Amino acid sequence: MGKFYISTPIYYVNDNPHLGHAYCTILADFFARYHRLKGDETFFLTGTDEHGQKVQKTAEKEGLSPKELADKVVLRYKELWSKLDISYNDFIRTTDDRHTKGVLKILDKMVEKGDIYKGSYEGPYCVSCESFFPEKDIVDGKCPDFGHPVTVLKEESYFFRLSKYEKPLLDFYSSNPDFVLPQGRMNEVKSFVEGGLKDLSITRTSIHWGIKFSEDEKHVLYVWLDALSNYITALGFGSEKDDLFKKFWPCDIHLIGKDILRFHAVYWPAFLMSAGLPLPKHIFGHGWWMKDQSKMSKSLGNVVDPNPLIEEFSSDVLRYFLLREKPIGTDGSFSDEGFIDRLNADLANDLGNLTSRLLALLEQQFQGKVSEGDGSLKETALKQLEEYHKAMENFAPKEALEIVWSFISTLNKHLVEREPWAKPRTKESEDTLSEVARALRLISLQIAPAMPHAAGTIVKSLGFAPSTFKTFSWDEKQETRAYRISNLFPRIDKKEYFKELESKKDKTVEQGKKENNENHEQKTISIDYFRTIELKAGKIIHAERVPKSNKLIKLIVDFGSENRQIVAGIGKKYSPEELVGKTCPFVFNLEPAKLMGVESNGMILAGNLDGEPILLQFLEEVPPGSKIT
Ligand code: ME8
Repeated sequence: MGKFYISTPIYYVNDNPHLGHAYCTILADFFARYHRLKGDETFFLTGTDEHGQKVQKTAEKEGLSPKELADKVVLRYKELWSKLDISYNDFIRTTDDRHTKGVLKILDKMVEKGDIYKGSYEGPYCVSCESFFPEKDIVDGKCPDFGHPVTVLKEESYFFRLSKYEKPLLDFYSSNPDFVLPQGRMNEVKSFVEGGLKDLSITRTSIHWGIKFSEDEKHVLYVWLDALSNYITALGFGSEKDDLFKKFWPCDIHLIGKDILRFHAVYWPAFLMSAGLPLPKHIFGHGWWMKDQSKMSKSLGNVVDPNPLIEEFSSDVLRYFLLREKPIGTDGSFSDEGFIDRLNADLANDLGNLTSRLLALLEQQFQGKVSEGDGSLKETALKQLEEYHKAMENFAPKEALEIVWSFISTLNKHLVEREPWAKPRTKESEDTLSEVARALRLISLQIAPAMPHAAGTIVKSLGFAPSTFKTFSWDEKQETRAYRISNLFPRIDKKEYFKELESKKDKTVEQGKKENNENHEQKTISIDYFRTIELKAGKIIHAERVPKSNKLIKLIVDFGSENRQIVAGIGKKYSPEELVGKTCPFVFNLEPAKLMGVESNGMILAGNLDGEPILLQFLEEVPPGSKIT
């Protein structure tokens, strides 16, 4: 029996959770459950990253304080984790007192080491990524990672001597070649460090929402130093009650998305070296879920909400799909069709059929009795179990589940070959069915980290005592009594499902049209016709009155790929000053026109109140140029 500590990233609270966040948390839960089943003392940490400019800005937009926003979004995370049966041991919030205390303690140690000094920083800074980028990486004023606009920031700042750790980090990577996983990512990290490390600015005076640097309180800590420390502050580092820290640190695996590898594999180990603390054993950078060829992310507006999928198909099904569908290290594309296909093939057909067929035969022929069996499947079962353990130790969920499914298919074949239905109530039939039942008990154990509900139901229906649900071994002693259960994973008729989905959509459109007709007696237009009108979000970056007009305002609008001049008749209601910085919807493909001699290349959309135009705003931040559909 060993110890196992696994963490997820702590998620930003400026967004509601989406399928990508669910994926990483399900992965971590999968490994945590596996280690608990193996008998390891396990600690599984998740939580939320609540400080920094990104959260502060979103809160301002929503008219909330940053803490109010955090409290609201944290609830959404916790609700989703509960629906997904996430068995975390602790949920850390960076606004927790225990976290602040721990972070300041780490910083004290870095100061003691002489690694912190005061200077000033100037450089391109991306607010969305909360990160400075080297000048050479900025293309057209946009950050290299996501193409967000960057601004040049100059301010007094405290620095961390990251450059001092260039050599120690490279030495560490050489002696721990599997520190970063999958292996290919280790090379990315190495080359980044070999390219040279500059000292890191770790405080800001321009940001107020964060942990204050105790040595100079007008400085707020860099959000990544604050955030990364969660992995030890949650264990009580820096407090009197630090037994968990003593027991579980260093962490076995920080599971993260590949987007934040540099922070975890370069900065975090350097901070820890400076603070004189041991380094984590592995950093695993998993691949992304994509939608429409892009990484699923709120700012691109292509996120999949896991909630309807859980409600329609259950948490077990969604968990299984995400773990099984793509290799952990690479990217995969989410589609409803792929989801239904996987459910039907693996769950309804392979596992579901095996279970229901077996339980039915046991009941029909032996009143459910599962006897000792003849041991004919034991060797195959134990062999695949060994392979499964290897895959699990290598952090390879897809491969581990493939091994189990290959065994399921062996069992289905075994039944077909032995035809127990053709030899009712014979010793041969009894042996065959009992043997398959014992194999299925083992399978349940192996799938329990992915599908805890289904696994528990199968073991119970086979009549095995809950106590046997803890040992990864071939249980041959117990005689049990199985009973039939209803279909575990009903097959989804794909055609029907998509027809229903379409008809739901059509109904909404029809309803909308009907209401439109009834209310306004207007002609309807087809969706294809509507699609000819290009609507886009644009950010107003400049506004001034058109001379001699009290109504017209000339706007310069950022659409991501270009800035456009658009004239709007909103000057009676709005002043130019209050328009700058607002993101509004525009008609993008309107033919150019001149209004009082000023060219206009598009039109702002507005509502109407007593004859005055009222501008429209988005509920969440959308990037300039994003399509409105
Ligand atoms: O980066 N596919 O938080 P975050 C797969 N607060 N996984 C995805 C994904 C996608 N499309 N999108 C997000 C932060 N993720 C920081 C972390 S840790 C000290 C601080 C997952 O809310 C993935 O695991 O942006 C990624 O690393 C994480 O969500 C980022 O969450």
